[in-house]
Amino acid sequence: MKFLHKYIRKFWLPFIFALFILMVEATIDLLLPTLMASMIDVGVATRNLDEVIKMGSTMVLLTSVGMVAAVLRNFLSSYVSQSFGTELRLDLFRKIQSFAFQTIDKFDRASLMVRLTNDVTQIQMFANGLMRIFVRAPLLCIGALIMAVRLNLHLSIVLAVVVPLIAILLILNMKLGFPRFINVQKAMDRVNGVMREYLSGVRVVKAFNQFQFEVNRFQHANGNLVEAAISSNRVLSVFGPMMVTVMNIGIVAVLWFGGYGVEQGHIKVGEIIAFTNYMIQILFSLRMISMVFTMYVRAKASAERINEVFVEDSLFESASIPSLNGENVFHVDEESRDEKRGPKGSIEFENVSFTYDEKRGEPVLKNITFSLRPGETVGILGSTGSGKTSLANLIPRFYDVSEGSVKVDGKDVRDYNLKELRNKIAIVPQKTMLFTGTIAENIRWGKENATFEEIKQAAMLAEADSFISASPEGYETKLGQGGVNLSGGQKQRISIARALVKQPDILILDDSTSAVDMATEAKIKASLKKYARDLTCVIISQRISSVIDADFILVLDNGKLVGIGSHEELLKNCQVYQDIYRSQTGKEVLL
Ligand code: M5T
Ligand code: MG
Repeated sequence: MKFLHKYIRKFWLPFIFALFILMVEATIDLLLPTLMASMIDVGVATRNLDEVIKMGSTMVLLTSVGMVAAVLRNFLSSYVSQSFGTELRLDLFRKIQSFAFQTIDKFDRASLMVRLTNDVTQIQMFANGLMRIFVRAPLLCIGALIMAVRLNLHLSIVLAVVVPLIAILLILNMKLGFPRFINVQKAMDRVNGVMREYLSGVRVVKAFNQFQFEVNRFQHANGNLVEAAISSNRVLSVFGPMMVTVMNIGIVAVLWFGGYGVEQGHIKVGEIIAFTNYMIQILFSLRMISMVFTMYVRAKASAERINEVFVEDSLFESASIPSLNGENVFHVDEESRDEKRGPKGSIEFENVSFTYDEKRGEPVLKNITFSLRPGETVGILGSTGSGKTSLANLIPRFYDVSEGSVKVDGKDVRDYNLKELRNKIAIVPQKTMLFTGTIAENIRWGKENATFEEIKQAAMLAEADSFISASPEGYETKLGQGGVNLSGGQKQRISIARALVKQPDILILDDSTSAVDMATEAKIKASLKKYARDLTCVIISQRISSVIDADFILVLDNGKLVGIGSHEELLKNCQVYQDIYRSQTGKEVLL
């Protein structure tokens, strides 16, 4: 997986160093039982205190070296795995930011979340595990075998039986365990998914009294998880004790043969103790190895999922996304701002057709052609689902056209640097998005370095100042996630203020006053008119009253442009417009 190369290049040195320390630790682990054997057999058995002290202090010394090494290695491994995880997460985040909307639509949003959090953690844990046990376990296993054989060839016959048996059990354990582990992972994902969906729609669930339905859904997902977990734990709970039992029988055999040998006088007590110690080390390291394998399987699945994100094409270079150490932090390019003063902001649609999903036949927009001069205001009217939002999405290039071209200031949007293009345009989306933070911070999103005066000015234009100033904390009022503590109309007005503070050339209002009453809407439009003499405006609405005084109106019906002209012209010669007019005013069109 190519994305890992970068991190390998970056962290190989501390990684290798950690592996080196691991080798030192393993060597110490291997020496200790032998030292102990000699302490017992030479020192204790012959009551030679000097030998006991000599061996004892060597052991203490070695253990202390081992301790220092372990501390150092732990520092290293947590440093490497944490920095690796942090960087990977940031890189992944940047990559996702660089995606075109098409790509984001393709991934399920929840699955992107899991990739950013859980999947990164899995790989991080594996990296950490590698640096703690990777070399140590095989080294310890082979080393302990060699030391044991060297210690006593006769007793090693027991090992020749026990070790292959345990190895077989381990392999069986992995064979049966891995698929079950993967099932647990999948079931966990589903529980998360159900929970996330429930929480985001909790109001609707309550309003429709769908508790039982949701509980059943959750129970189902949860039940699957339990089954998967039990099944995987069963494997663990059978094989774990089995391995320990085999090893214990082996130890009993060693003690039995050994005891016999001691009686005969050709084996020493210390040897037996050291030997059993090595056996335990072998068992321990084999189980470690199986653990690393489990981690490996999980990390591999996660790495594959992350890789899927990295191999997607980026729509634009993400250089403008703030990096960890603060370089590249967003700033508004003052120069380009000044240079774009003057009447700019023309929009041209030439024979534009568009579909969200190439495979799903029927395009959402068909052969749309119109042009808008700088400073003009266009209204876009059409029933719900007629393609208004889709049309607006093409201007800041949220999506690419399927056919034809969209030009801003005479240049195809595909030829722009995206940052430059989007600097010209402010959009008030149909679905208001506010973020956790104060009202002032939310408005400042439009322009990083906006002064308080600019913010207040924008809020005044959007008719938001009155209600903001009326609240006790004013502009410092904290908003919950998504602005939960505001009404729909208040949210819309803050969202408009955020767009205005950007001082764009083109302003797109997508049904942005739908939740505001008629009187307030009229006020917003009046102040916009005053303020925005050379601002190009695209006003999307379902209400004729919102677009009636635009320079001209586009009428969309099922993705087709069925009328273009002023209110009066359309009343005369556009059937769809007449129908909408009749339904909204109750008046017949008098010709
Ligand atoms: C037009 C489809 C939608 C509809 C058609 C935004 C969006 C729309 N669609 C998608 O497949 N994916 C999307 O992300 O496009 O939809 P619209 O442009 O949103 O219509 P509208 O803005 O005129 O409607 P409304 O209700 O906002 O007034 O078929 O399935
Ligand atoms: Mg819409």
